[in-house]
Amino acid sequence: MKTNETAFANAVEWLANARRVVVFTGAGVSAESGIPTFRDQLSGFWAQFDPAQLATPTAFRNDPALVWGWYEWRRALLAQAHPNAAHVAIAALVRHVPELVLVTQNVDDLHERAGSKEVIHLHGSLHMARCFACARPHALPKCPSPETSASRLEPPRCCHCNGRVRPGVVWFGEELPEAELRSAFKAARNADLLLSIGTSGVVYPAARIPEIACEHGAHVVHVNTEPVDTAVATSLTGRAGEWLPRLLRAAFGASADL
Ligand code: BV8
Ligand code: ZN
Repeated sequence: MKTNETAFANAVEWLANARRVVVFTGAGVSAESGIPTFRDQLSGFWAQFDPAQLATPTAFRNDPALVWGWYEWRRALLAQAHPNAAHVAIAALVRHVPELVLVTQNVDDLHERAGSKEVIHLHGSLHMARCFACARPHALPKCPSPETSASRLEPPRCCHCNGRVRPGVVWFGEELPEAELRSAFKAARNADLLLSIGTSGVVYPAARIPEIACEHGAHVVHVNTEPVDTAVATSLTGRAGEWLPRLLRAAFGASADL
């Protein structure tokens, strides 16, 4: 694995000369905005739960109020969060490279709130909801009710069939949206540079995206607070909110306008 200095110099050169860039993000890109990652110990009431056990259709069937309360707690957290320097740098990148495709595993809207216009959400959004029974979309109230901080909450009922409303996210064991996944795979095949930001790379098929880019000859740079040990990619160990602005300023100079 290359050291940070060598890795950084390579990443700067690749970014300054890249034509088709894919930015692939995970929960780590939102960590500095105060959004817990899947590997963080959840706080308070939720510390006793494993996210992967809550983010499933079975968990919702067994205890809809627990799962709905968890998502509403996350939505309330998101309502109080702000995009961080990594989201802002990623949004600025579109002004410096001929082609940029942003793919996220995250269900928050911090990329959009930082100014990114086209975001491929592979796992849905906290701001979407639909009926668990008939799949009819359900409009969520603007901001979750304050008492959703840490409690079970009965999900709303569908106005069409009275079924329970579920979050508009992709749960474990559920298929990803086909069009989004196809676009992400196509962008990865065509990329000359893929920046993988804040992801543990354990969840498939999303985790295939950096692999596909590498298999098709792209440079792949991982930015992660944990060293990402890979023989075929480059790793910048540290916070996304620190590395991304540095990377853009080094590659594009004062015009990075961050
Ligand atoms: C599928 C939305 C076909 C919900 C998410 C058995 C049965 C069924 C399926 C499977 C099975 N075995 C395996 C599978 C496939 C499964 C899977 O991959 N499981 C894993 C756990 C092994 N995948 C699926 O089920 C997918 N669907 O395969 O359908 C199918 C259908 C039926 C049967 C078989 C196959 C659906 C997966 C989507 C699940 N939904 N999210 C919600 O958000 O609640 S996944 C969720 O977890 C996230 O979206 C994300 O994808 C993943 C978490 O990963 P990360 O984003 O990387 O976050 P994580 O916390 O892990 O890591 C954060 C990283 O950031 C860390 O490395 C950390 O060091 C770093 N970091 C922290 N701070 C910073 C930082 N880096 C930089 N700066 C910082 N400041
Ligand atoms: Zn319904």
